[in-house]
Amino acid sequence: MLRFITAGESHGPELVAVVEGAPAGFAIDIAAINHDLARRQKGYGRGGRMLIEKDEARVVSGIRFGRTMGSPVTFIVENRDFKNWEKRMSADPRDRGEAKVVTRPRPGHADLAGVLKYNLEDIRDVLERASARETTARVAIGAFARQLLAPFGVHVLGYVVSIGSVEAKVPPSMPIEELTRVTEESQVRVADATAEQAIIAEIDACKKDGDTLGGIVEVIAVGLPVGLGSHVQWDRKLDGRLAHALLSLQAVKGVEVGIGFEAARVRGSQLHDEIGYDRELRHFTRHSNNSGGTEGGMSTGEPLRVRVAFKPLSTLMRPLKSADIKSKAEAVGAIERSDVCAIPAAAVIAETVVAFELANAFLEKFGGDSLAEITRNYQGYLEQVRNF
Ligand code: EPS
Repeated sequence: MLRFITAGESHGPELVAVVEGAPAGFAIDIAAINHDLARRQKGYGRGGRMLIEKDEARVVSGIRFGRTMGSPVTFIVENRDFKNWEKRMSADPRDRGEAKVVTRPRPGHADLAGVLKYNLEDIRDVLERASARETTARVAIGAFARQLLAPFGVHVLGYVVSIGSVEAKVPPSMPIEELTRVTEESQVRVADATAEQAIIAEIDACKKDGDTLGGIVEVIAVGLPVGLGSHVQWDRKLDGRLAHALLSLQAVKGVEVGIGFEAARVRGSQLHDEIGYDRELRHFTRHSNNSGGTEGGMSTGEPLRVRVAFKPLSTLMRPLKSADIKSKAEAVGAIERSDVCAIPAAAVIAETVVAFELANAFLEKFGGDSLAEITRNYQGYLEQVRNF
């Protein structure tokens, strides 16, 4: 089983990611992890922070000469901005006087529930950890996890399908390699040049108004074998695990698998993906993929499709009404430096989070302590399915 933990505050010295359970013998390309971290930093609509940071994963355990050793893998990403926050984020009580206390909670953020729950006087003690800066650590982990899937031909891609009210079209027949290339070149990670211009205009208008924008991203994974996850127990269902992981991301309010909520509006006969059999290739086929690649909590072998809805960021430059936690007086939410729209980054984050969950389900199915052992198990299973 793969598991991970992250640590670190948004303006603390470093972000830390520890992954446990990775088998030995997998080739790990640190430059590819850093490439995913750089992708997370991009996108039209981000704020000043991304000009300061250059997120890079430093490996401090678990990888030797480019290969996993089976031991816990630890990545550390430096927060370059910490040098501007050293006194305000200091662990030393003597620096207490230096820091201004944040007392005006932002509606929509963890601020208010966090101070009440943890009995804190300074909202900064909550917002620093609640910040989506934490996703830097999760992207490092997911970028690592996708390299555990790479030898088995699994490809995972996240891209943007809408920002605010602007929907981007995706040509239904575009192969994943092409979709990867096109969305990578887009400033807002869409595959629709007309929508891209409309989105950029919308972000500009929103910025002028001191407002923020949410959006929907889609993650696709191809190359999955049938049977990842299981129908036998609630916490082994692949779709349930994906939804849990994705809903745990900052600002996520909804997850759909396949056609999602639309499935509730159509008849069963219009929904379910009819089954065929290809005698030459010796495998079962589907006439459609409305299920999004899962049935009964297991992968069907068809492309996995999940959509994730992110709400607009809660730090508004034209803040909403709030109440001061100290004086209880009427106030407006505190202003922190922030982004207008982080949806292009959210696509990369969702992509890597899905990669982690898939790698975990994959290792569970083909379990072993080394690449060689897992490969044997995987090939033996494919043979079993072919001969079924
Ligand atoms: C960041 C995500 C956002 C940014 C943050 C960096 O976090 P939050 O969820 O708190 O809005 O605002 O940048 C800053 C806090 C800053 O100082 O500009 C990220 O993805 O790295």
